[in-house]
Amino acid sequence: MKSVVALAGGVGGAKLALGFSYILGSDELTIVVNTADDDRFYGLHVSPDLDTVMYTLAGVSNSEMGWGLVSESFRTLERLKEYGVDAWFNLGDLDLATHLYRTKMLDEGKTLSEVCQQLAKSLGVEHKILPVTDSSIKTVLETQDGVMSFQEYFVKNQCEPVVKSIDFEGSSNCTVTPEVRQAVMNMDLLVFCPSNPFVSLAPILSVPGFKQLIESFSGRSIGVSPIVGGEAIKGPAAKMLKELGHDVSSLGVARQYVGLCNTFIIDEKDVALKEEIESLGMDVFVTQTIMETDQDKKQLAQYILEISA
Ligand code: FO1
Repeated sequence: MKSVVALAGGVGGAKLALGFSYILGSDELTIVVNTADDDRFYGLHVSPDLDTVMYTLAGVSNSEMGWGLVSESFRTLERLKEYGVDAWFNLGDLDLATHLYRTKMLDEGKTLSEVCQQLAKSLGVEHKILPVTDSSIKTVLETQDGVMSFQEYFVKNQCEPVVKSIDFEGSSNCTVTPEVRQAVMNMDLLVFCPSNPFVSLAPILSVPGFKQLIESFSGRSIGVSPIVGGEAIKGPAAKMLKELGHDVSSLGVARQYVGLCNTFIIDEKDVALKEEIESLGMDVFVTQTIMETDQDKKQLAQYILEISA
């Protein structure tokens, strides 16, 4: 039996996690998810990346929007706007149930891990989806337009502000959950999903003790590039690489994972970068990494399992 841990942010992470879930049993896959995008809106605790992964594995995600639920409506939000609320963060009518239930359980004293397990179980998800920490951690971006929270940057300002630096508020007081620690201690394969290295995977790695756990792991630790042909498959990863002074390429991403990944997967379009990435001390594999169909997701997951066998 394999024991795979996949580190994931939102859409890219969820797609590859879904691919793994088609192949691996519920006791063979653990998805450790970023929680630094979490925020409170309209009095409710929203966990975007956890929900994107959970909805994707449950088969109810809205693939057009890339977040939230399929067949969604926004009548409650419209009413909030009529009340004069500055409702720039869109919570759908069905999605609201998730946030209401999550907030209620958190208010009753449950941990985010317990809440997540309850929600996932209710949606019929059997694979383990774990928040990296139960403590509060918040991505804060210093931009040319001032300091802002992740969702202010991502949704309100549409990723337009030029990013100068990124901080994970609260991370020094966080601890990885016992469930995450156990999964990492027992894993025989670690996968860095094709998520944004700066705002999806870096917050996970910023939780004290997490990097050390990975550094002492002697098995395959595989990074999958979210950049193909110099462009991000989705989101602001390419823009952030540029603004933070890195190469806008899979090489620029690989450099973020030196000492953490011993293996890196790049897309066929980036085959010319293979040698330079190898010179960072990584084994480099080249394959088709863009996951449009469910077959693509399964195929990439299968490829990763094969090269790590
Ligand atoms: N993304 C948007 O671009 N606009 C939104 O209004 C929005 C609302 C939203 C509500 C719930 C949720 O779970 C995710 C939502 N997202 C929205 C996506 C979210 O900002 C991103 O998925 C992540 O934080 C980045 O991975």
